[in-house]
Amino acid sequence: MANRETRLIRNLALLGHSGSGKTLLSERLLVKAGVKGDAGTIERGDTAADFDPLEKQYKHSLDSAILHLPAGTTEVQLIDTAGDPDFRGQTLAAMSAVETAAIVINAVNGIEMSTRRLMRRARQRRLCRMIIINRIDADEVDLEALVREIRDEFGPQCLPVNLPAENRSTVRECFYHDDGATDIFSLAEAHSAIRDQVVEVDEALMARYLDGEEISREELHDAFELALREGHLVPICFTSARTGAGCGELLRFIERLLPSPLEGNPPHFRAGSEERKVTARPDPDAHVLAHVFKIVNDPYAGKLSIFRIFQGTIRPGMQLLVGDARKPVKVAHLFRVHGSEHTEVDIGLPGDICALAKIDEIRYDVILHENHDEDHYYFKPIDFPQPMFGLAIEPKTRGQEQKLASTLDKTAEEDPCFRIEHNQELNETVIRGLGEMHLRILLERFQQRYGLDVETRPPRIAYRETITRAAEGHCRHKKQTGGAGQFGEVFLRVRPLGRGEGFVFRSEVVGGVIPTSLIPAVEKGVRQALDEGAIAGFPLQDLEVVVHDGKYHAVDSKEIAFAIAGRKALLEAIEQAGPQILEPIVKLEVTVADAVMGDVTGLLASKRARIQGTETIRGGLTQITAAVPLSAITEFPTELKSMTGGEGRFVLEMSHYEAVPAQVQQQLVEQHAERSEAEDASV
Ligand SMILES: Nc1nc2c(ncn2[C@@H]2O[C@H](COP(=O)(O)OP(=O)(O)OP(=O)(O)O)[C@@H](O)[C@H]2O)c(=O)[nH]1
Ligand SMILES: [Mg+2]
Repeated sequence: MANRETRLIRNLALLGHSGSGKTLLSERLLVKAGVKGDAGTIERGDTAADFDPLEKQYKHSLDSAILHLPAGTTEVQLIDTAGDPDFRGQTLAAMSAVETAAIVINAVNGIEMSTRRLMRRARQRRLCRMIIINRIDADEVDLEALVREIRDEFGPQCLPVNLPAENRSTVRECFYHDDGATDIFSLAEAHSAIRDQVVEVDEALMARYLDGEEISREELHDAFELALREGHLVPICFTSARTGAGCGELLRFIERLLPSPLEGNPPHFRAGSEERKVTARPDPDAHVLAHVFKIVNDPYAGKLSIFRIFQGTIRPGMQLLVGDARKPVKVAHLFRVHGSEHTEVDIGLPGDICALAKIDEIRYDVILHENHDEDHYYFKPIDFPQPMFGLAIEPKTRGQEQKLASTLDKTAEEDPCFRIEHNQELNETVIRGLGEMHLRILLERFQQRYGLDVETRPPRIAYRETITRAAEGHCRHKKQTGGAGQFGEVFLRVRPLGRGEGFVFRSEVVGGVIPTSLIPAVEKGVRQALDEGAIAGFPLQDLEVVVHDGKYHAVDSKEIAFAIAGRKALLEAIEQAGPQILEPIVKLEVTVADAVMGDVTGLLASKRARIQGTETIRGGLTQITAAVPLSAITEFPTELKSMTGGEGRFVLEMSHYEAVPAQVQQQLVEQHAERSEAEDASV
C-alpha cells in the first residue's frame, strides 16, 4: 500500500432498481480486476457484496456493501447498494460517500421507478452521474430504443461512451476512438456526439475544437470532469454482468474518466446553526474531516463505524473528536472494509473509506475531526423518507425486555429509516419502518443475529375522548370508619372547547365553601378522571371544568376526600355532556404510477379517506393527497405494495382529531367495558 495518492482513488456507488444486476456486476468487476478468482452468483449466494445470511436467503441486497478493487493504476472503492425501496435508508446514506453515482438500468425492463428516483436524488446531491445499461446479453432487448428513451427522460446530455459490438458479446469505446463496427448506432457519430458535448463546457476549448485544432488528452480529460460535475454530461456504458461483456471497459472508464476525490463536486459540509457552508479540501496535511455514513453491528466483530475521509490523514494511534463531544477517542486500529472482511491499514487518505471498531460514541452521520474549532460541523442532512409503517412489539419470552431494547437500538444505529417509539400512554413500544417488507426482514434479523423472538401486533391507536355539550356534576364523598372520617363535596360544570384547545380548569368557589388550599386536590381528582377517560378508557381533551360550589368539614376534610369527590363529580358531568370519541386523522401523500391511480383512490375511498387532490408529477407519476383516519390504514402499506408491485410510496403525517362514526364509538365503548370486567374479575 505504498505511495497511495488521493488522485488515484475512485469512489462510486452502484444504484438502481432491484434486480438490475448491481451485485452481480460488482462481482464481475472483482473478477475482472483480479480480486476474486471466480464470480459468485446470486442464486448460489456466494457474492462478495451479499454476504448477510438474509441477503442470501432473499436473493436481494438489504444493506450497502463496500468493495475495493484496482482499475489500472487506480483504486476503486465501490459501494453496492440495495435497490428495494424498503431498504433505501443505507442506499441514500451511501451517496454521501462517493463522487459518482452509477445508475444501473436493466436492459430488459428499461427505466423503472427507482431509476427516476435515484437519478433525481443523485442530481440533488450534486453527484457526478453515469448510467450503466446492464444485461445486454438478454434476448429481445432493443438497446437503441432504450438509449433514446433515456435521453428523452433524462436529457440529451446522456450519451454513450461505449457501444455494444459483436452481437453484444463486447463493447467498443467511443470517447477516444471513432471507428469500428457496433451493434447499434454508428461509432463515429457517437464519438463526435460525446466530444461535442464535452468541449461545450469550455468556451475557449470549444472554439479551438471547432477550428479543427487537435485537443490534447489532458485538456479533454479536464473538460470531461467539468462536464460530469456540472451534470452537462451523463455517460452511458453497456455491460453484461452475466457474460462479463463491457466489464473490462467499464473498469478502464472508471480509471481514466471518472473523477478522483480531487475532481468531484465539493462535499456538503455545514457549520453551526446558521448553516454556513464549509469547504473541505482533499489535502492530506489539513485537519481531519470525515463523515460516518454507515454503522454495522457485526455479531462477532462488534460495532464498526464506516466513514469517508474528506480532508486530512488518519493514522492508528491518533486521537479523533466525535461530533461536538469534549473528549477525543483513540484510533487504536484503522480498518478497510471489503464485503464481510475487514483488514487493518496504516493510513487513511482524503477520499478513503475506512472503519473504526468498537467505539460506542460514534453514531451515523457524525463528523470525525481533530480540532474543537470543527465541533459544530455537520453534513447537509439527507432527506430520508419518514418511516410511518408501525408495529407494536414485545419479546416473546418475559425477561428479554433488555435484549429487545438493545437490539432495537442497534438496528436504529444501522438503519436511518428505522424508528423506535415508546408510547407511555398506551404502554407499548412501536417500531416504524418504510413498509411491511422492511420490518419483516428486520424481525427475521432480530431472530437470526441476536436470537430474539418477538410478538408483534398493529400499534394501538391513540384515541381521545371529549364532550359535545355543557353539563353539571356533583359528588358528596363521605366515609366514616372508626376514628377520623373523610368528607368532601364538589359541584362543577363542564363545557366543550374548540378542537385542539386541550383542557382548562377554573375555580369559581366563593366564600370559602371549599378552602383555597383544597382546590388543587379537586383538580388532581379531575385530572385523574381526564387521564383515565370516562367512557372508553382514552384521555379526555378539549373541555373546560369549573368548580363552583361545595362543602367542607373542619375535621374530616382532607385532600383525598376532595380528590375523590372531584373525580366522581367530573365523571357524572361527562355522562350528561354527550361524550364522544375522537380519532387521529393523518395526511397521506401517496405517489403511484398514473396507470394505477384509479385503483389506489378506490382503495383509499373504501377506508373512509377524503381525497383532497391528485396531481400529475413528472415521470408518469401521480401524487394523491388524502385525509384518512389512522385506524383505517393499518393494512394500507401491504395493499399498496401489491397494487403497485412495490413501487407505490406514501408518507403520513399527523393532521388533527375528529369524531369517530357512531358505530365505531359503540365498539370502542364495549371493548373497554369488556376489558374493565376482565380486569375486575382478575383482581
Ligand atoms: N442475463 C443476465 N442476468 C443478470 C445480469 N445481471 C444480473 N443478472 C441476474 O439478475 C438477478 C438480479 O441480480 P442482482 O445482481 O442481485 O441485482 P441487484 O441489482 O443487486 O438487485 P438488488 O440487490 O435487489 O437491488 C440475478 O438473478 C442475476 O443473476 C446480466 O447481465 N445478464
Ligand atoms: Mg444487489
